[in-house]
Amino acid sequence: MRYKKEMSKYEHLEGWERCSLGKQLEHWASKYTHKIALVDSEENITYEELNQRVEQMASAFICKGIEPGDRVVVQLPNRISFVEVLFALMKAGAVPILMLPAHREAELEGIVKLAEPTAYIVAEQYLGYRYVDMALAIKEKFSCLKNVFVDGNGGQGLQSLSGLQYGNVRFPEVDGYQTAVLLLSGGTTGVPKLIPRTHTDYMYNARMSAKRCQLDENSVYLAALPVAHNFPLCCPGLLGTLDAGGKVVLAPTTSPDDILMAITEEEVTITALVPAMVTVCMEMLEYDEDFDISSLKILQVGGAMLEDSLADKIIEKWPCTLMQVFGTAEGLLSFTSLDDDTDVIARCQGTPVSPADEVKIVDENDEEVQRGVYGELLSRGPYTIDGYYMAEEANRTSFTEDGFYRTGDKAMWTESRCLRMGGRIKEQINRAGEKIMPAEIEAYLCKHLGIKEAAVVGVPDETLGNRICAFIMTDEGSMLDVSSVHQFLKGIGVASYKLPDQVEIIEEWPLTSVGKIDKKLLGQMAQEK
Ligand code: OOB
Repeated sequence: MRYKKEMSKYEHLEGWERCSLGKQLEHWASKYTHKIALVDSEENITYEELNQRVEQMASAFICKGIEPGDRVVVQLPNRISFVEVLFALMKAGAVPILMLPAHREAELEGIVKLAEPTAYIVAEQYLGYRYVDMALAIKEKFSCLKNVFVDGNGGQGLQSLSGLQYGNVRFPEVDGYQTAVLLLSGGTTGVPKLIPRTHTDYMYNARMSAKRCQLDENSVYLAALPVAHNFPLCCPGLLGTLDAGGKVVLAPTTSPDDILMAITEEEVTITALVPAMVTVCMEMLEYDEDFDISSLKILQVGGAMLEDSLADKIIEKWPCTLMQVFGTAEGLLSFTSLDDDTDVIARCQGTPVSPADEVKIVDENDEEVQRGVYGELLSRGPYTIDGYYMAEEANRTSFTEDGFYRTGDKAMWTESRCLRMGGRIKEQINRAGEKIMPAEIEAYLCKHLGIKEAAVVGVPDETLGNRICAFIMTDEGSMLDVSSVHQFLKGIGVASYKLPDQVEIIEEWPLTSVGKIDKKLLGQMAQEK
């Protein structure tokens, strides 16, 4: 029998509440009534207005036949309608599946096959892509999809969200221990994995994150990443900020000018970025003096390895405290603290956000390793899932017998008992029997003054098994090739088996839907060269 998480075990925890997120919104509306809750590029709305709109939309969904337990695919960009739809579905007892705007037919079909949703809620178009065409095609193909609701102009027989009729209905009782949302797993390859988060554990996730960030009613959070992702949604993100009575600003795109403009205009106090986005924002700040980011108190950076050199640059150049964030949509979150020493903030990803998090770092035999030694990071606890949605097989390999989630990440405990991440275990390159961690080589490469960023991947190779390919983003005017890179690495004392076999200069990183460097694509590019 597989381990099953016992929710009652966590009832003593501060911030743990058996309550639905729909009910939480009602509480916030009565507590923070006329305060501004949300800002997007079109309008501002108060807590009370948000709650009213959610009630109307939820009643309209119920009138349209959406029932408790129904899964509903949601694919909307960062705008107020996303928040309304999210809460309205939860209030109707339905379970939103949060897709990112960047997803296309392949991801959508996989999810529809797996979860058999009864409805799909989508933007008419965004950044030049017409989602309605994709919606029409998918509705034709899958009979489980009874409704498609469009944010914008429906047309062609699809219903517009704004045209929905609402009526007088009774809202279902929703237990806090039921699934609130299904998040998409970050490591999705082919078959999608859906992550079931309950109302209670997700609120707890937001509250523990908000506590670490010391959020309060004066906090202004900018959702710069796509808000369907766990990081800007709940770590503390949208949910943590609303719970604290703050204001959430939704950036319309992830472009640096939209982000920096929103920080300037709304006097944002906290935002969350992935490392690649920090770099482009910093470049823009260097030559454009119209932006004023002095209101920022916290810059959360996470989602991918943050090079020591970039961490140092952020600490030097940004007018706020850097908070390193290691996070997973499956649960576990580990953040640095605002009062940590600078050398701690610069070199690790802090400590788990809940006192009840159980974290282990183990070797290949699942034996715990010593402090200072890398192993695989495993986690179990109040807000970490005990299994993916309908995925018997994946659950056998992704969890230990006793219910620990295998993150697939390398980590170690530092001297100060913080977590330091060391890259993906699967990323490990086996070059003629020698094991190489890309993260290590990337850090060496970033020490070169002419290299701004680097990403190292393993590429299948006839003779070596895998060869090492380094993609580097260089400073203007610096000319680098395989031999000069070798010379540099040898010069700083890097073992010769770690020297890249292939070096490619790159001007722009291919990014995944949430803005992480797409290493899979880099691998393919390296092979085609
Ligand atoms: C966040 O969540 P996911 O589910 O998109 O991706 C999780 C994976 C981790 O397993 C790890 O491989 C990587 O992203 N990751 C990091 C990292 N933070 C996440 N790797 C190195 N250093 C870090 N600081 O990415 C996510 C969820 C909530 C908050 C923040 C990020």
